[in-house]
Amino acid sequence: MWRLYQFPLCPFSRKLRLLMSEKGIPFTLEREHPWDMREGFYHLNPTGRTPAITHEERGLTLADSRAIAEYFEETVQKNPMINGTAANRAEIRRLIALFDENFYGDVTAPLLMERMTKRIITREPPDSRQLRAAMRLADEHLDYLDYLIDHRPWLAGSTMSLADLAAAAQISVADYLGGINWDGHEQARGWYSVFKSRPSFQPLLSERMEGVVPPRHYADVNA
Ligand SMILES: N[C@@H](CCC(=O)N[C@@H](CS)C(=O)NCC(=O)O)C(=O)O
Repeated sequence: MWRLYQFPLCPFSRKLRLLMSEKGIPFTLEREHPWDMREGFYHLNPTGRTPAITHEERGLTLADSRAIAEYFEETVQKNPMINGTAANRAEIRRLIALFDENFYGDVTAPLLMERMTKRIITREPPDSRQLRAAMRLADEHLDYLDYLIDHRPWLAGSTMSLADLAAAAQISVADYLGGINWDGHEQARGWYSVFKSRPSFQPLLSERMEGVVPPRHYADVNA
């Protein structure tokens, strides 16, 4: 059985949880807080970052969400998530990079700093300028998502792919932290509400990070 080292608001761990659920790969969750800098965790992943994953019986330890996702894509046939022609696969990987790097850097990371790290770790008030900047950038990213969904049923093409899971994982954390204003983003809202109803998403929606309360609409599948 796989053990996934993560914490509830880690978007990269969420992406893997969605992927493993969609592919029917059984796993258990191990709570890991990167900010604790636990020595044992550095033996699993020298960067000290979540997620990392182990399989004791197979003697395997893997780290970095993209490396782990590619591993499951190559080893588990069910529900391929990086599929199609070479051009289709390049498009999927482009969008994964967009959400893992740009959306995370512009939106998720600042929201995590202002609304999680400062609240439960350093016990400082959030900086409202940083929050406003993150929310403005979230709005720009949602404009692009609206545009994609205007042209395709799923973000990278005609079928659901890892690009959708990467985007939904980042957006779900930003939404939990109150950083998403859905007004005026009907296409993005429609796409995200399809995700919210999937069985793979239910454990994410029902989980809470201690001390950080999501807005009421967060877990509402009809919102
Ligand atoms: N490229 C990495 C990014 C992982 C990452 O940044 N994880 C965050 C938590 S969501 C972390 O551990 N941050 C602590 C740090 O950077 O020291 C991946 O895809 O797994």
